[in-house]
Amino acid sequence: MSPISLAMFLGLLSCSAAARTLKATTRTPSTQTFFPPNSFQTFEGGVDHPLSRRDDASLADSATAYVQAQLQVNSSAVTFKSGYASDIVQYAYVKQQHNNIPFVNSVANVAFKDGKVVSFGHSFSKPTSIASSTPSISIDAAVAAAEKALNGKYNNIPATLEYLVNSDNTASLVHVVQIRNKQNRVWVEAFVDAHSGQLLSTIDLVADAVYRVLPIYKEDLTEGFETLTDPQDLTASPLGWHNDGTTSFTNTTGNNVVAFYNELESATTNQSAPGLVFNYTQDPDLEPAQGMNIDASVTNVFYIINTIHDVSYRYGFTEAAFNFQQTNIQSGGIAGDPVLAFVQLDEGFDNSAFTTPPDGQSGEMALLLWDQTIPMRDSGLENDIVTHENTHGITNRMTGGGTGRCLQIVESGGLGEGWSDTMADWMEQSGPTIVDFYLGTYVDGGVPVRSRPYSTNSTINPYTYSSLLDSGEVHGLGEVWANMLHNVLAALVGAHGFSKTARTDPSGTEGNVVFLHLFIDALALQPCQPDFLQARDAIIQADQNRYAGANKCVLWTAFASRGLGFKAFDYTDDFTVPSGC
Ligand SMILES: *[C@@H]1O[C@H](CO)[C@@H](O)[C@H](O)[C@H]1NC(C)=O
Ligand SMILES: *[C@@H]1O[C@H](CO)[C@@H](O)[C@H](O)[C@H]1NC(C)=O
Ligand SMILES: *[C@@H]1O[C@H](CO)[C@@H](O)[C@H](O)[C@H]1NC(C)=O
Ligand SMILES: *[C@@H]1O[C@H](CO)[C@@H](O)[C@H](O)[C@H]1NC(C)=O
Ligand SMILES: *[C@@H]1O[C@H](CO)[C@@H](O)[C@H](O)[C@H]1NC(C)=O
Ligand SMILES: [Ca+2]
Ligand SMILES: [Zn+2]
Repeated sequence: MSPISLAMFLGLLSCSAAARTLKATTRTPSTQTFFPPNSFQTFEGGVDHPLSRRDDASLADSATAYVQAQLQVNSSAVTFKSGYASDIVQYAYVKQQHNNIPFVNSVANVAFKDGKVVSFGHSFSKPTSIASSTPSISIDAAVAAAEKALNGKYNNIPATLEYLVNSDNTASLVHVVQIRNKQNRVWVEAFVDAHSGQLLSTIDLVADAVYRVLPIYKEDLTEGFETLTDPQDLTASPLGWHNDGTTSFTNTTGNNVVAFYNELESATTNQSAPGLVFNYTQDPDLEPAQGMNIDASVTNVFYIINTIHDVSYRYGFTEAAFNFQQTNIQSGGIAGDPVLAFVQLDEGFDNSAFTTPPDGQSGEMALLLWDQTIPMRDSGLENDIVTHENTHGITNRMTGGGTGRCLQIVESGGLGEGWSDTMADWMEQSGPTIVDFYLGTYVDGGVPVRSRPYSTNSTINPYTYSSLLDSGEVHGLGEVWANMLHNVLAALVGAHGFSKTARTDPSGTEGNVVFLHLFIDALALQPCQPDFLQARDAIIQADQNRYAGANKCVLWTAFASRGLGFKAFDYTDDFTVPSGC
C-alpha cells in the first residue's frame, strides 16, 4: 500500500472516533471534501526539468512544464496558481484545470533550487467523466442552497467556479462560496454542484484547539508579566506594530493584527499613556472582564501575535509566502488580511480556535474564557495557547500555496496540531538543555491540557509513529508529531548548541535556528494533505536545500528514535536509519 492510501485509511478510522468525542464534529458539517491520493518525491540535490537549459524561464513556465512532462498532460490541463522565492528555494503551486476551470482538489507543488527540481508533490487525477464547464444554475441559487444546507449565511467573498473530483473519480463543476454561522462557529467553503444545485461537500476553515478538562487548581498569574520596551522587529515589521500602511494608531490596531475585546472590532485597547504605552496591570483576583483585565489581555494578545508575525517572517513566512498583513511591504502575496484577534470571545468556554481563509482574507483567532476556576481564566494570558492558534495560520497558509485547503484530512490536521504545539515549545525553550514542554498549564487550573509533556525521555513520553493507531483525533495525532519534533529540536541543539537570539536572528548556525528554518521551509515543500512520512521527508529535503544535507543523519536518528525511521510504513514503527548514518 502506498503511504497515500494509508493516509486515507487513517482518515476513515478517525472519522468514527471523532464523531464520538469531538466538539468539532457537532460544529462541523458532516460533508467532508474528498481529496484524491497524493504523492510526494524529494530529490536531494535536484533533477532537471524541461526548461532547465533556458535561463529566462519563469517559475510559472518551469513548474507547468515540469508537471506536464511528469504527468504526461498538455498545457491546457495545468495552470499556475501561486509561487514565490525564499532566500534559497523557489516554490510553485499549480492546479489541474479543464476548459480553463481549475480543480479544487487536484493540485501540485514543485520546488526549485539552483535551477533544479528538489521536490514534487501532486494529487492530479484522471476523472472518468467531467461535467460540462457551463454552469446550469446561478451563483445566487448556489448560495441559497448552501445557506439552507449549512444553516449559515454567505459572507459575500466572491464565488468561484471550479472542478471538484469526487471519490468515484468523476469531476463535478461547482460554485465555491463561503458560508458562516457565528453562533455555531461554522465557517466553511461550500462546493455546490453548478448543474444540480446540490451541496456536494465543504472545506472547514476553522482549526480548533479542543482541550481536555481536568480538576480545578488555583494559581496566581503575577509571574511572567514584564515591561518590554520596543519589542517590535523592524526588519519584519518596518512600519512598527501600530501603523497599517495608511494610518497610525494608538490602540491595538496595526499592520499584522487587530486585537480587541469579544467581537467588537471597535473595542481595541487604547494606549494607557501617550507614546504607545500600554501599561495595564492584570489582577488575578478579579474576573477576566473586570478592572484592567480586558486591556491587559488584549495588550498581551496583540504583543504575542505581532511577535509570532515577526519571528516567522524572519524564517520565511513573508508576504510572498502568504502571510497575514494589512499592507504588504515586500512584493508578492495578497494584502488586506491582518489577523483579527477576538479576546474573551463570548461563544462558549474552555476552547480557542484559529480560522484560516485563503491569502487575502483575515485569519481570525477566537480566544475563549476557561471556567474551570474561580475567577475564570483567560486564554489570552497563556502565551502558548495564543502561539498554538497563530501557528495554525502559518501551517495552513504555507502548505499548498496559500489556499488554506491543504491540511484537511485527519492525518494532516494532526500534523497541524503538532506544529502548533511545537512552535510554542520552540518559543519557550531558553537554553541548551531542551526541557520537557507542557502545553496549556494555566488556563486549566494548573493541569496541562495535553496527555503527556513533550520529552526526550521515552518513559515520560512513550509516543511513537505507531501510536497514531491509538488516536483518531487530530490533537492526539498532534501529540505524536509534536513529541517527534521536540526530539528533533533536542537533537539539533545537542549537535549545534543553542542561540538565545534565534527569535530575531535567523542567520545563526545553532540547533534551534536550524530547527525553525527546517520547520518553515518544509511547510512550503510538502504536498497538499501531507502524511507523517511526507512531512518528515520534506524536513529532510529542507535540510538538503538549506544546509546541503549536513543534518541528514541527525534528523533521521531523531525521527527513528520515535518510530518514524527509514522503513516506517503503514503506522508500523521502524527504528532504523538509512545506510551511511
Ligand atoms: C490537450 O489535450 C487535449 C486532450 O487530452 C486535447 O483535446 C487538446 O486539443 C490538447 N491541447 C493542446 C493545446 O495540445
Ligand atoms: C483605533 O484608533 C483609531 C483612531 O486613532 C480609530 O479610528 C479606530 O477605530 C481604532 N481602532 C479600532 C479597530 O477600534
Ligand atoms: C479609546 O480612546 C478614544 C478616544 O480617546 C475613546 O473615544 C474610546 O472610547 C476609547 N476606547 C476604549 C475602549 O476605551
Ligand atoms: C505602569 O503602571 C504602574 C502603576 O499602575 C506604575 O507603577 C508603573 O511605573 C507604570 N510603568 C510604566 C512603564 O509606565
Ligand atoms: C526518564 O524518566 C523516568 C521517569 O520520570 C526517570 O526515572 C528516568 O531517570 C528518566 N531517564 C533519564 C535518562 O533521565
Ligand atoms: Ca496575505
Ligand atoms: Zn489547534
